[in-house]
Amino acid sequence: MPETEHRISLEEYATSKWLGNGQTDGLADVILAIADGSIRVQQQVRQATLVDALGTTGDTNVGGDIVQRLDKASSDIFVETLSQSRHVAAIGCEEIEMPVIVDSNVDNGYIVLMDPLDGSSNIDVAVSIGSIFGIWQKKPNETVNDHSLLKPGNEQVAAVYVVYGSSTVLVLATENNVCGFTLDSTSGAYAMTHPNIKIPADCPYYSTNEGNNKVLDGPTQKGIALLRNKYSQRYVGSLVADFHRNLLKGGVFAYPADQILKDGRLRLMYEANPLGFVVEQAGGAASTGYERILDIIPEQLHQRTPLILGNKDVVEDTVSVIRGG
Ligand code: AFP
Repeated sequence: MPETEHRISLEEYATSKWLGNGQTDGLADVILAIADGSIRVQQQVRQATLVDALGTTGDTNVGGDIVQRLDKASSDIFVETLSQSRHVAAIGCEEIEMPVIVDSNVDNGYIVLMDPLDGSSNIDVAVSIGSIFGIWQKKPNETVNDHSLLKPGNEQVAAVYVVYGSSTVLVLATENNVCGFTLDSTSGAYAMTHPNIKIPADCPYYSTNEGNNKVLDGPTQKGIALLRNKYSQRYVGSLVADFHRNLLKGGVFAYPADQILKDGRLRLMYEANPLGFVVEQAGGAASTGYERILDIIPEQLHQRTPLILGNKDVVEDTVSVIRGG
């Protein structure tokens, strides 16, 4: 049997890239804390039906969404692993109304914004779900407070998402570099399987909830019609799963604002900014339809935004139609 080539592990990759070079020492710790948390979350997701961990907590989060028990469990797990990472100053989370200040004066600290379990409406039907993280660096001499979490997406130093699907895949983006690691169920560790991800030039797919078309304004309906007329539709209803397919195979995801969701449905700080950062490092683009997602100056931790992201040329074409071009 041929000797399988050694696949670099996420730990080897992160420590070789960031440990011991002063400025970004702590980044390795933060990314490995996310990885550890995701391994525990994927175990809970895969066991949920067997141990009766499905269903709701009966609470609603700050966005008015019904909180699933696994949403809460995932939030608790990531807050725990990130707080233990020695380099996290603060955490912002979809399931927690206020920022979690961990250590406001930590040296070499990072601020993490997260959607601990995205696509929770798909949890109990075994459809792919995921977790999304945006990572900003705390400025030297900065004492972190609630306002420190409202930094624009273009100041992110890294972004991570994890897909809990047919396999568990963690995708890590830093400046001009996006790579994917698959959880090896034998070793229990992430191994690199997708080095240097670039969104393909070809764009076979578009992903949008066509059920909302009736409540879109005219220009936006024209933008979606452009996608519908040129590409095949694929829509899972979990942003992280739709985004992952489109990143690897080419495609554009669109969740515009409409007459009901006037600011769109998705959250700027822990959905649009992290995935906008990933897609831009992979050669794509992310827009509201009117401006670059990463240039938005945030006002609230849980603010929503319209989102169109994927292949750069197709996003630009769609945006120009929406703007009446
Ligand atoms: P939940 O995490 O609350 O299920 O929301 C999922 C989501 O934010 C995103 O993952 C999907 O792309 C989008 O909402 C699905 O929204 P629709 O159900 O309106 O299509």
